[in-house]
Amino acid sequence: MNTRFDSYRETTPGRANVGDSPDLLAYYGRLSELGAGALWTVANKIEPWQPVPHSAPMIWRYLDLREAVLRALKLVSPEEAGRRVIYLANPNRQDVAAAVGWLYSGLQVMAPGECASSHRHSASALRFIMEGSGAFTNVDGHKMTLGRNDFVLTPNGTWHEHGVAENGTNCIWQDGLDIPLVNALEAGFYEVHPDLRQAISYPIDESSSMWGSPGLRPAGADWQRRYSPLLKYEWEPTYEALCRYAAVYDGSPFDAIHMDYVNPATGGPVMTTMGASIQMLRPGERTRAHREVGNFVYQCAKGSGWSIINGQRYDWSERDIFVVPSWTYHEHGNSSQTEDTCLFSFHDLPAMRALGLYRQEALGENGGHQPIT
Ligand code: GTQ
Repeated sequence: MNTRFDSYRETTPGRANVGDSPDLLAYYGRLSELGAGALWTVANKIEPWQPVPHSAPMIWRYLDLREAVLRALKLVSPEEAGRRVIYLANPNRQDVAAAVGWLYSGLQVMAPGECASSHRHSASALRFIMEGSGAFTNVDGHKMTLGRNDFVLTPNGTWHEHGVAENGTNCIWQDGLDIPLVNALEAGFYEVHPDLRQAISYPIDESSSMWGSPGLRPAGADWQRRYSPLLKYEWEPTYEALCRYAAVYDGSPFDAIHMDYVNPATGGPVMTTMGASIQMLRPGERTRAHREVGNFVYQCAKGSGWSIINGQRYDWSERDIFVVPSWTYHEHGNSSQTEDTCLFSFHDLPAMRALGLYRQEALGENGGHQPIT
């Protein structure tokens, strides 16, 4: 079975298997002149048997990245750079600035008193706060204070600006955007706010106060937009939710104690293209391998562990970031026998599901494959 594009001929009945001949080569030349081609010369390449990820599994260690990210503080200002971000480059996807699949990720750093100009774009964005105090973001006039491990949305089409309060410390957060996807779809617009800054139109952290109480929603509230009205998911209640769930549930064999960040108005994903999840592995816990149609960017939010991705082991600890490309087997383990570990992830599953493309498959006990959905 051909899973790479290096040979276009296959002997399986039903697949293209046409040898070259002088007549055929001349014919292909003529088709090319006409702006056309023979499907059988490319069919096996453009219709692989299964997803063929071009992104490599990768890990970026925070110990290495952090120092490089902090150096940018002295080298460029947010005014010069627009945003002071170091992006994560997957070697085969440099041309589209993807960390994995069609997802972009970067580490943004800001010093106390700095603020990046307000802008909006067709790409959806999310942030996961890595370190520092005093960070804030303003999304369409909803200003939010941001702390360690908080998860925040800047949905497509919303004006947003980020900064750090005068009395804060240097802050670093991970950005996740669907820029490569939006560009692949040739659908991207970008605007700078006419005043470079936007007004604060609501009480600070108002979206959390309105929409952030579990199991409750404001009576009669009308929410028609296609993204979550809750824009910030704070770490403390998130971790508490994992602990409560872990107390009553054995955990998924593939993802342990696994919860999705959701739109409280719908129960669905937080944005149309990208979703985010948090999972906990209890002391000594390890999961079974499975693979999914979808691309994942993980950040270790707490503790330490390892993942086996496509047969290779990657050890990670707090703040390390790693990626799992589509249809790639992966399993996770907690390396501690006493502490839990938590993995934040964002992914393109909402896009995959909306398009009817999602699948998952477990790695079978005997090396075979067991479909599980
Ligand atoms: O703040 O919206 O890392 O537009 C890259 C592009 C962040 C943002 C990035 C962006 C943003």
